[in-house]
Amino acid sequence: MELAVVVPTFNERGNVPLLVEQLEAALQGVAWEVVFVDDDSPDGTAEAARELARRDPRVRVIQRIGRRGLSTACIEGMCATAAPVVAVIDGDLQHDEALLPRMLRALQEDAALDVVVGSRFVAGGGTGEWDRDRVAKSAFATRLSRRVLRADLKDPMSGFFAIRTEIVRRLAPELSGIGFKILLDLMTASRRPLRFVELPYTFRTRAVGESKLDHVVAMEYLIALWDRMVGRIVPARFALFCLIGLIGVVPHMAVLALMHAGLGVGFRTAQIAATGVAMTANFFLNNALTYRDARLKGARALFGGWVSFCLACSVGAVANVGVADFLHGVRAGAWVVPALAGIAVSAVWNYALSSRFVWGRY
Ligand SMILES: Nc1nc2c(ncn2[C@@H]2O[C@H](COP(=O)(O)OP(=O)(O)O)[C@@H](O)[C@H]2O)c(=O)[nH]1
Ligand SMILES: [Mg+2]
Repeated sequence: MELAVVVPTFNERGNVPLLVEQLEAALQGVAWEVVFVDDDSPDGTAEAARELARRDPRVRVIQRIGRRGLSTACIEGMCATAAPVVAVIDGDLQHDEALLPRMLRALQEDAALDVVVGSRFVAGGGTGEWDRDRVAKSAFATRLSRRVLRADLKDPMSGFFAIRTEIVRRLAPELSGIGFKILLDLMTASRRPLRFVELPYTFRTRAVGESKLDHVVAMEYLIALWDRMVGRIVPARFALFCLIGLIGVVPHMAVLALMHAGLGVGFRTAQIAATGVAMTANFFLNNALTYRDARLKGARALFGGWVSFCLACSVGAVANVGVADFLHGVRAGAWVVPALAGIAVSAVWNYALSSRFVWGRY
């Protein structure tokens, strides 16, 4: 086995047989296998791949249940092969599989080389039929990542590359797995700068299926950058949880203003209603963003999650008052520090409890 091709897929049923055909044509004379890593696509992508795998043992499938995420899919696929070199390629035929043999050869011929990147931004490469908007966004993200990376990689956002499998295995414990830019994750995780070359290719337009990354791209990207820069001190997930908690102040104050100031409802009743609305808003925002990879779906799961979230937050509120009250008693007259300490304690508490009991993460 010389080469494993890892293909992350989500709803790519129509593309799977086409890609295997293209790999077959491109990799004549190479000993290869392809590993599809599918996040339980509703369109039956995994089954389509298994159908091929029954006839062709070079085709393998990992079907992940209850998980989403392009980066973690790539990591798991790369760690699941015995091949010495592994390439990652999109399942939607937008990358140029004809480059694979040259990527493999480059790594085989030069033992000092670690990574070969399929690049849209070196001479001979291109972004195909992208509109101006997408080109501009991509250029901005590319500049930002090059700053984080501190290497002269022209296309650090590339999702198409080949790397020595042992390097991936060595770096795997350090990878953040957040977002979609696995190459950037690998290159920034390595203490020793990885040696790379870039080979040009032109990004193709998608013929079958639709892009999943358009909507979440910007947020995932910022989270990944945060994680690389300060993630060791403040985990990205906790930061997002706190940010959403802060955002909860807006619906809280709006309901309070409407009910108490506007409609003349008693303060305590209005405050209780406002807290309920804020908790509900926080629950849905956290479900959509902070825990997007373990998102609760369906009326029952959502209702159960909402109840446990409210319970967790109520305990947090008691802890908040307890801590603040205690500190207030320690130094008579002090109220700012005790209040902030109470908020900090309840934030950590709510986060720990809800991630364990609402979204089932350990
Ligand atoms: N396993 C897995 N694959 C994904 C996920 N999101 C996207 N993909 C796959 O990653 C590749 C690139 O995604 P795509 O939506 O085409 O991104 P775009 O080319 O930037 O628009 C495709 O093969 C997708 O099927 C995911 O959450 N899990
Ligand atoms: Mg695509």
